[in-house]
Amino acid sequence: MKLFVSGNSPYARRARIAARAAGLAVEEVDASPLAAENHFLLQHGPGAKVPALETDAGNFLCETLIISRYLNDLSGGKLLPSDAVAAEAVLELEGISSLLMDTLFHCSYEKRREPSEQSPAVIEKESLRARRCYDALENRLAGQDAILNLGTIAAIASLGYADWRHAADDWRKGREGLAAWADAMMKIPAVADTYPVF
Ligand SMILES: N[C@@H](CCC(=O)N[C@@H](CS)C(=O)NCC(=O)O)C(=O)O
Repeated sequence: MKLFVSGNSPYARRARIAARAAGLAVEEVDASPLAAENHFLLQHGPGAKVPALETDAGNFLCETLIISRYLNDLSGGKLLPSDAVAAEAVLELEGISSLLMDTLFHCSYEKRREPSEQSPAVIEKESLRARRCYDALENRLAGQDAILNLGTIAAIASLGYADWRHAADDWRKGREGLAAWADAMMKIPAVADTYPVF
């Protein structure tokens, strides 16, 4: 299998951590620069985004949630608890963390537009949503063990992206439980090795 990634992509980071946690043989292929005209990923599908996964059967999967679920299934379920109710809690966390990643990504994109093209209303709305997500993660992850599953992978990748692109959010402030959990997660090699470089 080939996993197409780019250096600091928080979405690709989730698939990279998931592949390692699932113990699967996945070759990472650097697809940057993503802005290249006629990008080679367009040969495989319309999106040309990372992550993307070429399966051993030659199918080409896009979208982080789908790739993560596929890797989980292929590993025989290593990234979700076998208990159905516990699995629901992991999916709940994955959903909130995905929401946070989309929110931060959208907000960062907006902030990097020409000042005359930026929408302060969009930035304000997304910033408030991000704050609600940080609080929800503090509620769910403070005091929890540092383990890898679909939910915790999405959470730690979103927080790493916040460190890089939204340092001013200072998400650790007032969320000491979440900060301690994230510090413990950073001791896991798959998490530490994929932290964004900035
Ligand atoms: N909804 C997609 C988002 C992935 C995404 O936006 N990836 C960015 C890199 S962080 C990308 O490939 N951007 C290239 C582009 O916009 O052309 C997912 O969940 O995988």
